[in-house]
Amino acid sequence: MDARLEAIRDTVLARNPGEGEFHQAVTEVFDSLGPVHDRHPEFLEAAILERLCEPERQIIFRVPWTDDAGRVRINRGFRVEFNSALGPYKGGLRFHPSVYLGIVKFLGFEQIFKNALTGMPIGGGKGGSDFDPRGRSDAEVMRFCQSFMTELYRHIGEYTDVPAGDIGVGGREIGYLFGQYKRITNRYESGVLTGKGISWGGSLVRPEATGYGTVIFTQEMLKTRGASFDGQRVVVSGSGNVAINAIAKAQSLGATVVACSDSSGYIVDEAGIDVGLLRQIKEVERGRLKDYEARRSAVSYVDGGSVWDVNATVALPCATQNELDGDAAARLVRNGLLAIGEGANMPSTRDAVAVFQDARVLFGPGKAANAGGVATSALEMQQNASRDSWSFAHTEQRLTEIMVGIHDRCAATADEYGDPGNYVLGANIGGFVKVADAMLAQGLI
Ligand code: NDP
Ligand code: 2IT
Repeated sequence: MDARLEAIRDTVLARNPGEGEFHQAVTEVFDSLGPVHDRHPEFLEAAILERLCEPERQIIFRVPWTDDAGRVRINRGFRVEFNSALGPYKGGLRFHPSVYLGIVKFLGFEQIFKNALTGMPIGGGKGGSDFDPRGRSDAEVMRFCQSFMTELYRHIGEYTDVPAGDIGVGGREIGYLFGQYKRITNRYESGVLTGKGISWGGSLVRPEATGYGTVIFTQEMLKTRGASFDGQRVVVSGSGNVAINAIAKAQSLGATVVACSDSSGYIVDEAGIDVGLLRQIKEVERGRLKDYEARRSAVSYVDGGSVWDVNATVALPCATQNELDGDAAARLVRNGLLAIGEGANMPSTRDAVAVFQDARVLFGPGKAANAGGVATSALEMQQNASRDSWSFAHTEQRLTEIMVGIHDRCAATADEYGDPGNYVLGANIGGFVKVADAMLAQGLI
């Protein structure tokens, strides 16, 4: 890392103790930005990096609710409004027991650059709670969401901060959150949340967008080597919103997706995963992946273990951060991996990224490859602002153009900075320069 940037990075780490994931995300971005500061000393003079690493506002609040047995439960809620240089804060809410400030800040920090890459007018933010929705009834989830929004509502708005989903937050949760916002504010403010239901202000393609976008981005990378998804053997991690839609899109392009996972284990289905059955189990029944094994022939379920033990030519990590380490990366490379597209945020450890880059495997970092979700959220905001709703085909076409555009800008930026094919460099520099220019123009705020 450039020595000037390393000093700033060390200060950021010292100011934010115990936030390992945030440290990792900052370090990974700073690693790419030395050459930009040679060309733009004005960014250093204006302390752009120091300002970028300090969120504009951080909110932490108590979320009290009662479970079905009438017992009082307390969770912690977060919203980190990181940067509004390009637009209102925009980013998802994550409900998972592992959520703490360091995770929310890593996600919010990544979101700044991701949102800049989309070319849409959205700043960066993220939020969530350590609430665990797993095993909770609909009524419990509703009461939790209502309590969460009873504090959050005063901090958000269509021109201020626009949350959406992430792990543990899908259409059901967005519905309860929107209902409570409307009730408290007495405003039908469609643009305050994205990922809404289609009959009440949502956008077609938003549920599919992250997974589809990841596959579209990866397809563009494959094209640079004269390849495509057709005939690829694909392994996907996770079996949630992003994973399921990545599987569907990859198979529609002629790939065979042979494995996917949840936090308990993974399935191998050499015939290609039956997406209809997977959706039924995960989305309709809210069941576990192991239920898939009994309902389809010639499937094996491996309890525990790593889905990255399964050979693949294309890998799509779509579960969570740091789920793919250096050893798993080395194994995938040894077994003939051609490309990896990150549907999740920061799923590859720094060691894993180094292994992929050394082996010249096509590597699409999350902030570029999974930007289709938030980009389609911005399309939902556009539709809300104009009180319009677009067809599936039109919205998917817009998503495709945005993903191809992100791919091409990352590739062109990597070329410009003398490291062709380095999508990490291209994404970090491309996103950063856009935000830095806007921050300079807007003065010291
Ligand atoms: P879901 O809650 O729909 O699914 C999450 C999946 O990942 C589940 O299969 C879950 O398994 C698994 N998982 C979650 N946490 C862990 C963990 N600690 N260890 C192992 N497996 C885990 O979330 P999404 O599909 O929406 O999100 C997946 C990833 O994509 C996240 O990194 C998210 O930040 C990222 N992302 C999501 C976007 C969106 O639009 N939803 C947009 C861009 C990125 P289990 O059920 O067992 O917990
Ligand atoms: O990580 C992400 O980009 C998301 N979870 C989607 C955010 C959004 O506002 O749609």
